[in-house]
Amino acid sequence: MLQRDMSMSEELINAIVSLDEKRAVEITKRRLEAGEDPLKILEDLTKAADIIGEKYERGEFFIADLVMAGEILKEVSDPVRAKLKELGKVRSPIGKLVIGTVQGDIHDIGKNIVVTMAEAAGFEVIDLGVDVAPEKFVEAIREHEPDIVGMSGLLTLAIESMKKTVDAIKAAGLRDKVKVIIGGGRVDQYAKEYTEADAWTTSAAEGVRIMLRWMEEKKKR
Ligand code: B12
Repeated sequence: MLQRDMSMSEELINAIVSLDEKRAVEITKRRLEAGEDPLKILEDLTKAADIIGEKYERGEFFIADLVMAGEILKEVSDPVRAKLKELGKVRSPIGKLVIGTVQGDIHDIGKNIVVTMAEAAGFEVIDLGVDVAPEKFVEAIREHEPDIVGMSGLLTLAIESMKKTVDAIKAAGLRDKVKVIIGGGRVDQYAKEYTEADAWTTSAAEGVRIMLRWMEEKKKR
């Protein structure tokens, strides 16, 4: 069984990395129909995206390949996200998350994975999309009163946008109402301190674990 699972994972990763959209969609459909855990399929998508990123950094892939890879990742993750939502329906929301990719940045594959995993964990998620201005985050906090604000960013300049967003939240007098978590390829401990976020991560799974812990702590208060 384990052997079979591993080969299905490898097959999917290979199909995505070789930009074979049709095959990637087919394998995903087969795995979902076989009742496989959607979270496992998402893990494979993350692995494939990492390999694609490395290829781009080594000059083996160009922008056109990235765009294609982005489309395939979206095409494949949509039915997986739908399945997760279906499975998550039974739970009542355990907390509310407002999330977006910060101003100046349009990378959203990682953010969308976080959205899916947070929804699967029982969060109600308000996704503001990409290139989200600080004022939009502030408006969304006023409107939705979330427990947590998540900011995603993959460009170096995203760190500055994250800082501006936290500053805007502070200026609006809302900073003590929400926990702030930042994520994406360029964030680290330094970025956390600079932006004055409460947590940072480069993993959707770890991010969701941190958010669940915050909800537990809030319940105890
Ligand atoms: C795919 C891709 C694109 C696609 C994006 C498609 C899309 N819809 O997102 C396209 C082609 C559009 C693109 C465009 C550009 N890109 Co680009 N892109 C990438 C690439 C290869 C992969 C990104 C990705 O999807 N990774 C996979 C996901 C799953 O990983 P992730 O986002 O990190 O997310 C994970 C975690 O970080 C975490 N996470 C993410 N967000 C959050 C948020 C929270 C709250 C939490 C808890 C967790 C969390 O969860 C995820 C799963 O575990 C990276 C290379 C890389 N290694 O990152 C370059 C990269 C980010 N791009 C880069 C550049 C330069 C650009 C462009 C400027 C190129 C150009 N000249 O036009 C433009 C920027 C446009 C803009 N204004 O944003 C650079 C950035 C360099 C820098 N230091 O600023 C990189 C690093 C490539 C490189 N090495 O040069 N890109």
